[in-house]
Amino acid sequence: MKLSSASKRAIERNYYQSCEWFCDFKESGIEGIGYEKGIHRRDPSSVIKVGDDYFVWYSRSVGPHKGFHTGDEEAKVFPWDYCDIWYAVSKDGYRWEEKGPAVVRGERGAYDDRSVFTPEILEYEGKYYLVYQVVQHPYVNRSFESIAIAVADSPHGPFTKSKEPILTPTKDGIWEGEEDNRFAVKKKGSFDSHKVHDPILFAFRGKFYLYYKGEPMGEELYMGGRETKWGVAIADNILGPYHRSEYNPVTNSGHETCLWQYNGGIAAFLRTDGVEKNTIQFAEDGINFEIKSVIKQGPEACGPYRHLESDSNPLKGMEWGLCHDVSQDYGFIKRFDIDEWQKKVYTNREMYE
Ligand code: AAL
Repeated sequence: MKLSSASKRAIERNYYQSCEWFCDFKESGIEGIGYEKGIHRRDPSSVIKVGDDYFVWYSRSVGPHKGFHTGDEEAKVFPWDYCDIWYAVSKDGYRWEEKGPAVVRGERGAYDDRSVFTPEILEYEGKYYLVYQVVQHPYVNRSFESIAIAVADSPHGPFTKSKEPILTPTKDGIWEGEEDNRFAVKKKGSFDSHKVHDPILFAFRGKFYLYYKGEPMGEELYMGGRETKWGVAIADNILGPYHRSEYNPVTNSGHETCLWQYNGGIAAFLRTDGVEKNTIQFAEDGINFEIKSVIKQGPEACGPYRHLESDSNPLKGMEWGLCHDVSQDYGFIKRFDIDEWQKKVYTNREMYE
């Protein structure tokens, strides 16, 4: 029998038997942390359930931003400048109650004195760990951005911050000139020479895997969008030290990290940037990601609900969660769900057989 490459691939990848890695998403409004003029809420963490309550953490800042080079070092440059990390709880995942700050910026002079933002949560052995981005004053174009961790005995806090960041950019590029221009470089350095962003932490294979997005000094634009890739840093102890994998970067695309555990490995949804944007990928070892499906543009900056039992199908860990919408003057948080029809496709295969 003659088989084209496409047919061979479809058989090899089981396209005709199962489409369990494929889905569409739908988005809906939520109460409590939805749009509010004057307040940015964005970059929600994964959602976890503690007792009867769902919990989410997110970046929150007040008022408009002015951009760089205003001549005023104190001026807010981005929606995620002058953020604190806040949290909210919900019984049903739709009506949220904003509870207040979980981690706030440090005192002037501290490594996190300008902004703390883009958090993720890990519940591990009865403690709650937040990992998040930090920036130090003044916030300029060439500012390096790092990742810190904070720990609490309860999801309500109080959270104790790490004394120092747990991951900093490699800073192994060389700037060109003195002007505050992040695109002007003599040498770009590693994929994460300028910024380490969007941390997300897992207990995996007896160690701790901290995934993050890297941006290089002298970042360029490619056909697929911005030059962002994901790396992973691994530690024996949850508070560090974290060491970058020698295989970094572990993706060649993707913006805000979105990952979940499945079947002894790590699944990832890549969006926004890079040639492999809008794909779902899987790495049994957490390092070597393979494309499993291509999807229509999905929700932005997803924080999926972390099902405790997520091995029943690959997308269980992405069934619903929160995401952000930055299409208006103030960013806000929304809910996403795998679309009902697609849910039927991957749970009720019989109807197509
Ligand atoms: C996001 C994330 C990080 C960036 C900024 C705020 O969506 O990738 O958090 O720093 O944009």
